[in-house]
Amino acid sequence: MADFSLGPSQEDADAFMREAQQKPPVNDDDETVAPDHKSEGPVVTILIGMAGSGKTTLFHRLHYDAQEKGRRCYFVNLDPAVLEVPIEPQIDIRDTIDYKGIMTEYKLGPNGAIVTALNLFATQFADVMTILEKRKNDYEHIIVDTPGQIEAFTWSASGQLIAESLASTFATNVVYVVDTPRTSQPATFMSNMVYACSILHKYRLPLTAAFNKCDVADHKPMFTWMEDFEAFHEALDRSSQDSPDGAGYVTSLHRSMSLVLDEFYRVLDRVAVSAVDGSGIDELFERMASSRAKYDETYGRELEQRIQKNKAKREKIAAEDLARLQRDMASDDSEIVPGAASQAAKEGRRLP
Ligand SMILES: Nc1nc2c(ncn2[C@@H]2O[C@H](COP(=O)(O)OP(=O)(O)OP(=O)(O)O)[C@@H](O)[C@H]2O)c(=O)[nH]1
Ligand SMILES: [Mg+2]
Repeated sequence: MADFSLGPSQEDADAFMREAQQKPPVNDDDETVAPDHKSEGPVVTILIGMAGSGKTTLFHRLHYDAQEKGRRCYFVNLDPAVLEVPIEPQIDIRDTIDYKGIMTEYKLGPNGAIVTALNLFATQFADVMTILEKRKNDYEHIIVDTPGQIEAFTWSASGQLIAESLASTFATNVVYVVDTPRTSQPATFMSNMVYACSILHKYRLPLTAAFNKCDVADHKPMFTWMEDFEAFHEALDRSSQDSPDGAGYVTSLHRSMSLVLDEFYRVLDRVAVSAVDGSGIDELFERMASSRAKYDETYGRELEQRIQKNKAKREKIAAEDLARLQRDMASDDSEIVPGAASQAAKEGRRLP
């Protein structure tokens, strides 16, 4: 007769099942209430923005400011195509990936090579995460520069994988860098905001719009447009009068979109900065640090919820397997009394 004295008893299985059933229901549609999430370690800031908006210059400025003011920051460059990074980032994709070599080896154009470089780097990102986790008590901020071709990072699987790896370990936020002088027209402003909105929806991470180059352009009209859609409509009317086509389909589209984006503007943090003269950088650092609370409330809570759901699913499956095993064991040999082994053990008896 098989010896089941070390195996789980029916009693154990029943208790396990009872416990699993008492847990909140788990299926993908259910909203289980997750416990509060409390992130620790540095805040990760991913700089994203249209080509030429000033991400790398801002990256440099943040580094300079960190050194000046003793902020403990760790810098990561994820742009394989940048010719010169004005600082020496602690982690640089160019140290392991040869962008030009990829272009010749795979006969790719510049954008394809950036995506391929990111794909290759994504395969090593677990090592990067190990390094970051080891150093997590040494830094308050991890700042990440991304490639100029915005879609290469935001819409590629590797960009997503990298962002998710960071966000599932650290409080992560996105700083969307806006080229203020190139956004001063209502139409370009609208396109840029639609893009920022799509990034918010894609990553679901706290997002701050950093209106850069404020040394050469005034950000205030744009901030007013975000607070008052009528002011934006007036600006649209003025610009459509100036345009040879007059008010047309595009103007009315922008008008309707501004109403849709009104909700987005309410949750969008904004700050005016200049990577060149350093204005607004203190405020940007404050926004980056305070994004932790938002991260904990939103992404962190969802993460906790997913972890809890998976754990509950695994426990339920284990309980069902255990119960099945017990049933099989009981039907194999009628002499075996399920639970007898553990009962005997509790009473200090040996099974005959
Ligand atoms: N006046 C002014 N110029 C800026 C500022 N920030 C960046 N620039 C200029 O904008 C240009 C583009 O800056 P980058 O930092 O290379 O922009 P980027 O977004 O990293 O560019 P890509 O990585 O190629 O997309 C450069 O000529 C910078 O000198 C700023 O705050 N003020
Ligand atoms: Mg750059």
